[in-house]
Amino acid sequence: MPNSRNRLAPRTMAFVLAGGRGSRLKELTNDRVKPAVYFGGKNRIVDFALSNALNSGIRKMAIATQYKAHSLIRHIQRGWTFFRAERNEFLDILPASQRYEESTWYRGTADAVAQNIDIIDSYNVDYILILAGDHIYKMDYEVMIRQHVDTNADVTIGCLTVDRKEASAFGVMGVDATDRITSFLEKPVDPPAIPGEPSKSLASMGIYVFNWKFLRERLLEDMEDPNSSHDFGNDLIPELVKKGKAQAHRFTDSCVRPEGAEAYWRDVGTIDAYWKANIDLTDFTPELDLWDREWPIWTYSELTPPAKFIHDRPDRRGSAVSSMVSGGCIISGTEIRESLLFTHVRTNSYSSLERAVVLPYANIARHCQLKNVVIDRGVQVPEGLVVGEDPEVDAKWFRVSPGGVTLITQEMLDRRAQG
Ligand code: ADQ
Repeated sequence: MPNSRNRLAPRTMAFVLAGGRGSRLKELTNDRVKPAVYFGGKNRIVDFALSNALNSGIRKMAIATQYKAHSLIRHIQRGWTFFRAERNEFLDILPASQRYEESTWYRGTADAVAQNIDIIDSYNVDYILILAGDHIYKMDYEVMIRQHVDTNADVTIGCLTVDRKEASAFGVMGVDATDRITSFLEKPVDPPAIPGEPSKSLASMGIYVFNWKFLRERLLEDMEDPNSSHDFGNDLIPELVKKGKAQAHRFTDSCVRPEGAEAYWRDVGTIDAYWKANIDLTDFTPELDLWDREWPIWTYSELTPPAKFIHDRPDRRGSAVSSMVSGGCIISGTEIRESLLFTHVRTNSYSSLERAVVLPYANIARHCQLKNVVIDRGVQVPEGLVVGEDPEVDAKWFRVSPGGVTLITQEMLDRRAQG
């Protein structure tokens, strides 16, 4: 670890991209953009990128929003209030505001940065760290910025080793012995393997470090290019790999937090991945350590009383085993196993929950049996609902994922009630 005087994080700004749709989360992103989706009992997905930046020592941040941004903006305004302008610290929210051409929003990820060039100039930083606001992981970005400076790179790209058969969802790169990137293909149909590891590919995490002056020039060129889709993965990065010095920074070893932990990174972009990453937290020793006080995941947290467990029937005592139950919940005579309940959830007698992810303010009436479910915020689950026994019946009213997880929203329940 460099000594504090040499740290690069204070000379860096984090620019968080949070404007994409994330439509694979289906109805969970009907009203909110993916970075605003709830995760882990107290957090929203975007808290991970922002907390990593904050914990890495970065104090200048901006977040670009566009699609269904209201819930994201409210979360940031309520929760991310640590920054003090007096100390030259800030987190700016940058909604697409058609600053350059009246007919366009942010045309792509690179355009979201380009349209804010003058604002970024005013931050007076040497480096810019581009982050996606929709991934779950813990990483010390100082280590990556240090490597960027030490290798004298034009761009440094955070990367992961993934199974080759899953690599088509990513930007995939080839590297030489010094981890200089020699090729970059955005979402290739036939992803190249890592030499010597035929079943693995090196995938971009969508995280980039640039010298700001360098990126600024590339963005100005890109804005004028009629053939560009103004996207980092599709346009800027492949071009830079050909013409400049692009280095891979591996998400292993020194940058993973806590130090020595397994590299944990999840996209949670599908209902199955989202459900699993949440349920995994109820494991005896989960891979993602939310209890680690050295690298806390900050958030806006409502003031709530502690979770309460009661029963109004002597024959039905409620319990929660291998589960996480957030503040403000009232669990009345319900049996809960391997489930994660967000704030202010209510459950009632003779009901059972197994491997359920229940978002804030949901209310589960009596005699329900819910297995392998995601229940959306504020849903009023009616008495006697049984889900998770017969996928065909569930699919009639609800959304059943390829992995067999049932997503329940209020709209679906209303439709069911009307027959
Ligand atoms: P994708 O996963 O397809 O690929 P993309 O849709 O480009 O990601 O979104 C990246 C981030 O930018 C997301 O946080 C999204 O919300 C945001 N975003 C998208 N469009 C935006 C816009 N117009 N304005 C503002 N924000 C926007 C990228 C890379 C791949 C890499 C994967 C890793 O292109 O190379 O492998 O991320 O997940």
